[in-house]
Amino acid sequence: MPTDAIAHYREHGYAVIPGVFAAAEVAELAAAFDRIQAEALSRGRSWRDRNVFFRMADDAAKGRILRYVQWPGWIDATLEKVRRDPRLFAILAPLIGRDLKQIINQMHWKPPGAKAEFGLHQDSRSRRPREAFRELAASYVQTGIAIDPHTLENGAMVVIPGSHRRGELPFDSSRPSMNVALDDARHLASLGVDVSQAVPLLMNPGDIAIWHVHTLHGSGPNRSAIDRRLYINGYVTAANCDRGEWAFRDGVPCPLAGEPALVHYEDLYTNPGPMFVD
Ligand SMILES: O=C(O)CCC(=O)C(=O)O
Repeated sequence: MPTDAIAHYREHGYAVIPGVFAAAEVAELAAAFDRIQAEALSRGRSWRDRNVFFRMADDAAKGRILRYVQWPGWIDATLEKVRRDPRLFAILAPLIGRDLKQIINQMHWKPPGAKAEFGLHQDSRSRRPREAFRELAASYVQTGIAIDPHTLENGAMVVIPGSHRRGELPFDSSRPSMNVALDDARHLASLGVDVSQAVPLLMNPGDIAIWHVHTLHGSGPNRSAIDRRLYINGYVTAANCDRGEWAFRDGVPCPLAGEPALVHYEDLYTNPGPMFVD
């Protein structure tokens, strides 16, 4: 990774690395997103098979949409290969080392006109049970590959620069981050967060954003005529996490294989599905 991006990440809690994936590779990713969306829409309802989870939602503006998919890498070869791409390793290794597990593998999709918002939050809130996710500040990096242009109009992610240095904020744990308006500042003001400081992560297809586990981030509605798709993969120093799938062992990519590992779905062994979940 360019050293200026490392410095930017350390200083501001995020960075954008331009042009990591070529146009032809992005087209393959877009085709993979399309395949999975078609499968999700054909089922029509949220659906789980072990860690693979299709989250349908009734969007306030758009009606029923595929909001996100967890662990699509298990069911799509293109997405599986990209999650362990050496270019991702080159970005991650200077920050969190050479032995890396993966704890997030997610497609996020805001179709044209959808609200599909994420209120400002820190990813640390989702790293539970906490005893399984150690040394949060030094061990976790989230990455997002832009499939489409990410602009102000189509709901690019926004971050509050430097917020990672505040550590974990005492958020109201009952406040969800999904479907909370990005500009809902009520709770944040009491935490001393000035939402006017937020900056958008403007990206071209093939760019990668990285952000810290304590960086405040969210995203607004898609007011444009194009999709806003983001392929999110989150990694952790293996020694500091009991959960997750191996992604790189001493830098060597590890394909997903065998039985899925326990990550965030606590009922993996007792209620694996396949099943509709709403
Ligand atoms: O897709 C987005 O805009 C938001 C993603 C996000 O907030 C997250 O994955 O934690």
